[in-house]
Amino acid sequence: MPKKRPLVIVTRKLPDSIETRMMELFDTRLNVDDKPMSKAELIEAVKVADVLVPTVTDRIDAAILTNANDNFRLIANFGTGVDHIDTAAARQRGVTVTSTPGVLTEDTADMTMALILAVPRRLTEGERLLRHGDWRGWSPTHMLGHRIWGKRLGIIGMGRIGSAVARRAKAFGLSIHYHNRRKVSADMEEELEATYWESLDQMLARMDIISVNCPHTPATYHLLSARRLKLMQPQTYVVNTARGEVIDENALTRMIRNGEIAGCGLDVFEHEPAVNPKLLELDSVVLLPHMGSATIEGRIDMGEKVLINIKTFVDGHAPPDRVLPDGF
Ligand code: 8YV
Repeated sequence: MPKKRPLVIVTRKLPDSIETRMMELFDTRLNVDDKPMSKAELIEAVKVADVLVPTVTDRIDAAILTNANDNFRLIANFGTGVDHIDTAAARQRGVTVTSTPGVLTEDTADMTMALILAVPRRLTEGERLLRHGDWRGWSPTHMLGHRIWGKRLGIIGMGRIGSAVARRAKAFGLSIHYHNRRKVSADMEEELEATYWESLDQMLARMDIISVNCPHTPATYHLLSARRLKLMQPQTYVVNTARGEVIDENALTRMIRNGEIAGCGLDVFEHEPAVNPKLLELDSVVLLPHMGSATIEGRIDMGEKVLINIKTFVDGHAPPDRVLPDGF
């Protein structure tokens, strides 16, 4: 008798080629309407699925996992960050979690660099002005921003994405500084001419631009707290393409409004998709709807990784992108 194919439930619409392959390989339930699933729908899904393919928009917490059926063994996340999944609760139930690292590094670093350029050079502010028909012609003192070249960039989190940002930034004449749990290799420091700051507080006080590139974990929640934001100088810009929860968004908004921080470029928010309405009133901010890795190529590569993780797992092998819960 042929072996029963595993039931894979995918929570959001994925690229067509990925969905086609998924259906060839597994008994697959897709979400062709792409409507985010409610908590009740996620519970119903884990009651019957063998494998769940969630995204950043699905909160897979312990309450959902307690409803999982005995054959539910794999959460194959479509995305690198897994802060929306209770990985400890999954481990306790013997459920493996995988992610899609590596394939969105360059795209996310490009978007980070785009924000590093866009905010000090007032890119979207200028475009808004022109589109609104408010451009009265060139003037020597119109729309002056700040020079990028020669400034100091402080990167928080020098992993794959942080170092890809550093490579780009170096080419734009920024000097590279970073704070990380540990120093990167001497070779990488030399290549990037990067300066390590063991003390985040001290780095924050001395930078022109800060880029957040660390994951959101219990240890990095509000890492840029009101206290730390106050350490920065009024000419400093903040860019975040990692997770909104790493910054106290209310404090950041308040301080930009008060002129204590120069501006920010945010691709991620603390309560996505909600955005603090006071942020929307500010000119010196560039706000994007979580598009850091949104390229067609990137989404297909992410889907391929999900397929490989599921296939190797159901074939009885260790999936390549297994995530270990914090502390392991
Ligand atoms: C993804 C991301 O688009 O992979 C991540 O961690 O933040 C995004 O770039 C999203 O998470 C997909 O689930």
